[in-house]
Amino acid sequence: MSLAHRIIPCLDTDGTRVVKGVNFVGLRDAGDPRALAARYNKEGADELVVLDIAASRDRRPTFLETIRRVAAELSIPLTAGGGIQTLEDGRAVVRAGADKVTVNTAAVARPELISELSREFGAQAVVLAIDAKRNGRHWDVMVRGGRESASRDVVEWAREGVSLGAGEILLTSVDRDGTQIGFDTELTREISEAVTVPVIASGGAKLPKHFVDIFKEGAADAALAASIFHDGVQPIRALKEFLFKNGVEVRWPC
Ligand code: 0VR
Repeated sequence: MSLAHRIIPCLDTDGTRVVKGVNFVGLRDAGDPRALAARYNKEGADELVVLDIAASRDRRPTFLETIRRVAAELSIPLTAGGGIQTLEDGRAVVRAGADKVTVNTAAVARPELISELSREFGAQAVVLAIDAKRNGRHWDVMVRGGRESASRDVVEWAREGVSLGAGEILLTSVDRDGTQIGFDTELTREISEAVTVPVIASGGAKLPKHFVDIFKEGAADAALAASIFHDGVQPIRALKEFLFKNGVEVRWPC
């Protein structure tokens, strides 16, 4: 028996705007965070992720304000991350209205951060974000916005992160990000089979068939997308109806 598969839009933000690129570069303006959050909430999204991809100390107040504005529009869970380096950073995004905190680069540098957050908020509120780039038959862990290899294998890091208290994995394929050629189902299946916690697939989504593939072949528990939702290419309600009619357990009608 599995939980219903979740459809999760992602707001990648730079300052007060949502941005979107391809393979993590060439960022273009993709809209206002609050307007997009209200639309996705209305359209039947199961959760929302907001990521500060330009994370920097002096821009932190702007990001916290964005979380407050986005959270005010939602009746679904909100995950926030981007530049979270300490337990106090995690407390700040939760105080601003996030239900879950996601960590990436800082957790690779100091894995104990995962345990600190998990002890404070519970494992269900700690999402380990892993950006993966294919390297032959394996995948490397990428950090600092997909720009730097951590010289670590993704499967081993996912297992370590769960053992330290991560309650969910947000697995983004850097190769597929923004390409709209489909999720990396091989990568996602490897991680889904390696850990006992839910895996959110991310990167490359476009067609409803991509979502069927990632749930059936990739064994993902949830799917995150940005480009196709921001560009209005794929209404969420129609996507969930397609999945329901193709035998995928989703929360529908929504
Ligand atoms: P789509 O392929 O457009 O659905 O993108 C899904 C996912 O890859 C993005 O929402 C986002 O997680 C990519 N992440 C980062 C980034 C993009 C640009 C710069 C930095 C980052 O650090 O995660």
